[in-house]
Amino acid sequence: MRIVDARVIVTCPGRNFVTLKLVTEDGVTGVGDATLNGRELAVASYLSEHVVPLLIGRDAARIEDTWQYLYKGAYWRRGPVTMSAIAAVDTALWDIKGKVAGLPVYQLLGGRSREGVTVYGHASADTVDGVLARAADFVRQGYRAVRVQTGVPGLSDVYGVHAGPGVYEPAGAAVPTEAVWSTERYLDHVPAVFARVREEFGPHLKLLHDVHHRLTPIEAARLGKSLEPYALTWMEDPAPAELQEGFRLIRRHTTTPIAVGEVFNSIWDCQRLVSEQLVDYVRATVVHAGGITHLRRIFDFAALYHVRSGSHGATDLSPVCLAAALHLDISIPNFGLQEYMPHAEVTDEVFPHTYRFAEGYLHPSEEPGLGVDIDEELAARYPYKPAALPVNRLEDGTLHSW
Ligand code: EZ4
Ligand code: CO
Repeated sequence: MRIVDARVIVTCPGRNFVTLKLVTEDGVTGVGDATLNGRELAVASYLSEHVVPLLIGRDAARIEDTWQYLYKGAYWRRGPVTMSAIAAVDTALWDIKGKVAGLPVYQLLGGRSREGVTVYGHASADTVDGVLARAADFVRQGYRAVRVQTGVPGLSDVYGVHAGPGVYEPAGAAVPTEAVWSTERYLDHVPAVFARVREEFGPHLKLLHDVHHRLTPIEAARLGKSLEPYALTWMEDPAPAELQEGFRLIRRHTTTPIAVGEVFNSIWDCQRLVSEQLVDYVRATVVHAGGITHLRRIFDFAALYHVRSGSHGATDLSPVCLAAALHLDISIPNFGLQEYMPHAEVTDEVFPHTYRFAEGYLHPSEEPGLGVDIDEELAARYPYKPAALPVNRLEDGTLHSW
């Protein structure tokens, strides 16, 4: 079953997405997400210039061989652009295999390991009262897990805080906006927020918090210790993870669980974090970590060390990525949590899908393949708009991690 066409579709229904659509000689189609927030056209060009010509005429049934061909065959390994491009091909091939077999992809991955995929919602507001109200909304909708982010007194623009109604979207102006950060103000504020939230919701609601790479390991250790009374499910990206052994310092001081990985693109990004049990959850995604094939390899490796999945699921990952993530989430033995932010209505129109939310769980599609598609005609009505992620500086102007 040869691949006869491969289309790279760039569209902006509410935000930018890059999608690969493969077509076989029998007319079976498969889709893969290739969106890399703020760097979309780099992946689109990598696909169009370097990958599409290699796909035409290849056997669509050979998923693993195609993965190895694109990874080893490029000579240049890893990196978010390359791995997102490989991911898109891999995801589309799994979609095709499911359609050919007449089975949802999770059945090809071994079938169900659970009844539903537990997701967490984002409760964010400038004030603690605001966040309590948002979290109560999620609880009313049946969510069992909530990520809590608030404003910090003295800082005007803090990561993860929803500015107004509508979908949270950090990417905006073509040239990055700049925010000011103070670790001192942040560390002083956060424990009191969680004291209020835990008091309000009792011990059973799973609470999470995203530090977004802003602390050093010893600062993160202090935060983790100060949050221990509130029994978080995880603190996310407490420090940048390029220095994997740096997490030993955090681990030595706190039992607050740690989740890392939304910027990972390969198993090598977490090899030491996992094998030394320095983290509890790996948050890598289908789109940025080499597709279903490679992400499953990461999660299988993690399972050996009691590390669970916690896949990133922000709205800059398209419904194609979310659909694929759910097939993995439902099938792997070491699933932890899945992040979920509903997409804008216009995004859902461009990417029709049959996964669904009910009572705090997402359920993967039961259709053959991934159960998601892209409406190419509608997509063409939303041309690409340059949009960059913000930049973060300390109060003295020093560039800091955003
Ligand atoms: O900043 O997806 O946990 N979620 C996050 C996200 C990321 C964006 C970057 O594109 O940290 O909001
Ligand atoms: Co995050």
